[in-house]
Amino acid sequence: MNFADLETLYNQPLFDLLKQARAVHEDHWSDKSVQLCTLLSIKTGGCSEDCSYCAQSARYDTPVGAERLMEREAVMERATAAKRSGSTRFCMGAAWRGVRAGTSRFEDVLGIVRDVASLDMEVCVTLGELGPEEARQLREAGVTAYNHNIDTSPEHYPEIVTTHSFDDRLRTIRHVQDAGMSVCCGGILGLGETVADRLRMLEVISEFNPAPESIPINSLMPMPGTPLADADPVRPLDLVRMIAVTRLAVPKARVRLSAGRTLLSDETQALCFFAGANSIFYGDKLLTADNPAIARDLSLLEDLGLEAKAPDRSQQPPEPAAGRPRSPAPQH
Ligand code: SAM
Ligand code: DTB
Ligand code: SF4
Repeated sequence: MNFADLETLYNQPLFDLLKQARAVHEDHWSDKSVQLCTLLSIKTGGCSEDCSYCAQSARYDTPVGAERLMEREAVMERATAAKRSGSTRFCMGAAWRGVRAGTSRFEDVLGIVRDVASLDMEVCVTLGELGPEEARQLREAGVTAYNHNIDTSPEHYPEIVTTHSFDDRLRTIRHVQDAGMSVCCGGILGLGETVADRLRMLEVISEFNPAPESIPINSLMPMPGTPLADADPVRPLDLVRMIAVTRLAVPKARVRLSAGRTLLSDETQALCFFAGANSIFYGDKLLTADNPAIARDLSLLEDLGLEAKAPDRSQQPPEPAAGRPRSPAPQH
């Protein structure tokens, strides 16, 4: 969807926007399911990159220290516990710029993926930059979706990260699509961007062909020691509007109400679900930051009459739309 259309949708009176988003949501998502995804940081801290929101960058003095890649057995324990708690998707994150085929750390990650895939959960990983070969091997090992966020608009990106480019991010996304994995791609609100930046980010994501399978909308969790430690909080109704416009722009994607839920009231979360969110991170921790407690989330879903979704391990990403070029296709 182009920027002008996104802007028109966004700037409507809130109830008009919500009404439209709800109608599109109900057309495409007839059930009341919410996808429950559990995150685990399998390699924490010490990252070479300078993403100014991230507690795991080695360039900032944050409370998060550098750790080694977790052992297979320890990851399996956490994945099994997540499954027992009702989660259907296990998302493993690593604080790396990227991975390279043939290295021992990549082989270790493939081993972890094979183990987790045997649990009949959806397996998502977010390991940074990938080439075509790494993408192929991850899919073969059993990854169902790869998370790689563009985080903000192409214009605002260089203000937030200087050690890699927006086009680097798009290239990785293209490799993931070409390997036949689902793409999970979204961003963060609260990085000092304008509403226009938020909509530009959504313009880029909504033009992916094939469309992303899921779109995480994170609110910045300000991390002590990072350049964005004192950033202004995201206004709850701005988040609701953004969720609604995301639902309208990519009707078939799971829209994930992501980082920052600890800072939201139940009522704001309810509005986000009404506006089209149908996925959350579930479990007491995100990667390094806190997430609402499991019992609290289960009681919120029950209060709202929503249900946990069943897993889909089919490894069938969305089909590309015919008559449109595959995208993203980075220029540089
Ligand atoms: N290193 C890999 C990468 O950058 O793609 C994977 C891990 S990275 C931590 C994954 C995503 O977490 C980022 O793209 C960003 O969207 C999100 N994230 C990181 N720190 C955050 C924060 N403080 N608040 C909200 N979201 C955050
Ligand atoms: C995504 O969009 N959000 C998740 C996941 N993908 C990897 C990460 C949120 C991280 C929040 C800050 C932290 O835990 O350090
Ligand atoms: Fe590293 Fe990812 Fe954090 Fe950037 S967001 S510093 S690449 S872990």
